[in-house]
Amino acid sequence: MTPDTQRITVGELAVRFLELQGTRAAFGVISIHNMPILDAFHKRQTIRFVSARGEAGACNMADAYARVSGTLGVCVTSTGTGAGNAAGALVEALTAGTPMLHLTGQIEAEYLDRDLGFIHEAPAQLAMLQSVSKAAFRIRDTATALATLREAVRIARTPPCGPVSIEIPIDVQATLLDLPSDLATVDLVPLLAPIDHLDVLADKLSQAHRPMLWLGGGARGASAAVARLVKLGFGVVTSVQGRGIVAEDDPVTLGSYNLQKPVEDFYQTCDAMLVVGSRLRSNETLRYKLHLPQPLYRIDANALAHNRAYASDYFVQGDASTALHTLADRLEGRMQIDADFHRDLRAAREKAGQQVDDALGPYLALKSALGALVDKRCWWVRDITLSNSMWGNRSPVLDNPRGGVHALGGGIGQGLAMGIGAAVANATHALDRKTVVLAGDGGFMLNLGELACAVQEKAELVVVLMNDSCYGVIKNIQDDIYGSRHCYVDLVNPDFAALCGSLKLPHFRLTDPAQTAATLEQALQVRGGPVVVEVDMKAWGPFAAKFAGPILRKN
Ligand SMILES: Cc1ncc(C[n+]2csc(CCOP(=O)(O)OP(=O)(O)O)c2C)c(N)n1
Repeated sequence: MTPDTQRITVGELAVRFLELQGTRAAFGVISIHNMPILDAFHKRQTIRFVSARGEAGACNMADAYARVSGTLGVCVTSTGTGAGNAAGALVEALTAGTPMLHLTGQIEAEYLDRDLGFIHEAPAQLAMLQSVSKAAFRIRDTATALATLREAVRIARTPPCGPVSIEIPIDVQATLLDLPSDLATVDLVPLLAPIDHLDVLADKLSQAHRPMLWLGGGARGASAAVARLVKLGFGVVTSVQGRGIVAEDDPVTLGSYNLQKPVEDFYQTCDAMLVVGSRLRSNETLRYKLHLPQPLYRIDANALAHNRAYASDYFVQGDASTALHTLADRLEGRMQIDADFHRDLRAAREKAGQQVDDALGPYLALKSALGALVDKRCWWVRDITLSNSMWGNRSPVLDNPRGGVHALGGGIGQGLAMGIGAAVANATHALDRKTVVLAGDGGFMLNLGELACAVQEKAELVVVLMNDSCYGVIKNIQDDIYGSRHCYVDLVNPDFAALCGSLKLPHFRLTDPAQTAATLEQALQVRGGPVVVEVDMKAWGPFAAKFAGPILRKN
């Protein structure tokens, strides 16, 4: 050590390193086993630290923060139960491909892995984290701390992205080291598709007169390249995770109306589909039985996507944006698009939209009023609830690939915390959109503690709370296949008005569909914190059609 070298803890090293990655907010719960890290957040005041009420919520917040801001999400938990509490939310981040760093504590290195009954030790914590994260590491000493942080972030941000966990024994967190001179941003090298493969793909696509692009979450960074292909005549459809790559009111796109019968019929008139960065997930393809256009080509960062779920007539591995730009270069002036193609696409979109609307009954008023108020102007965050499955996955209009945040893995209870993460991203990155959360009462109650966090953090979000006093989706499934034997689905709820009152946050109860627009307008004007709009579904009555889980096709 030279006399003027600054000495910092490993905890502070982690914080200083994160500052350089563009992260402006981190989320977690303080504990003996992470205090050197949190103390550094506090001392440096460069990254806003949000104290969640639980590690599950913290991890959901970091996930949504990353999805909305486009920067690395950061979540800090405690050892053992704390890290375990984050596991479900890590599964969601892994499913959604969110670049995240999860830092967690561990007991003192000296006692670790020795089965000494040491308080707070979680045997096989690393193995648990390895199975719910893209990768998991342990920092064993000061010498390897920076290299481990760098490698974790590189892996997290390399497509297919995902959360990476690092456990740091508490004594290692507190150990001093010289401030490294080589703290720097982690630069990523895009995985370039082989040019000769793109040439072959371009030749194949040039034969098509009615070509479609199916865009998944892996194409969210490819809007500019997609726009070039759209200009050449390609039609577009997206997965739910790919929403907003093309503005959903653009007449060239079906939006995420990707599996309705009129759309499937339309697919049969198309003569090529290029799937980009999508897993063609079960619930968006009638469990892989949806008849997609043929031939089916695929571009994916993951080599293992080839022939997964659907056979690929040609597969190219590579980064979506650069691959699509190269394809656009190759196809310039070569496409001969059928004159009726876009008219037919719009007709299919129209019919699919009508089909969705016809199922809503009184709730069409909510979909329409919300759309009129927030189309192209919000972060649209959804929990798993009937309303999301029936319309929220396709509406309101999103015009930003980061605009939609939903529980892709299907776990209830994550929407509220995700809403806080989105609102914090909006505030810390000056994004100027409103955060709107759609949740059912069952999902909302699961992580209710985070409502207090939202108030404390002054997170500006409007929660649209669909209160039917039950697990509606499950009840419908019981009607469908369990002889209407309703069990374990009826819920006792708090008086939400009183609950919100106790936290001093505005609450509106919507009992009459006719009041929807006026009430939402008022709620959207609230500044400085969260607001709850409770939709009294008993008063509104049932949907026109029943949703009983993802639509399947068995043959
Ligand atoms: C973490 C988790 N636990 C359980 C389930 C099973 N599940 C799916 S939907 C649902 C009901 C959700 O109820 P609510 O939030 O009130 O919405 P509703 O179905 O009434 O619209 C449940 C329990 C799940 N998907 N995720």
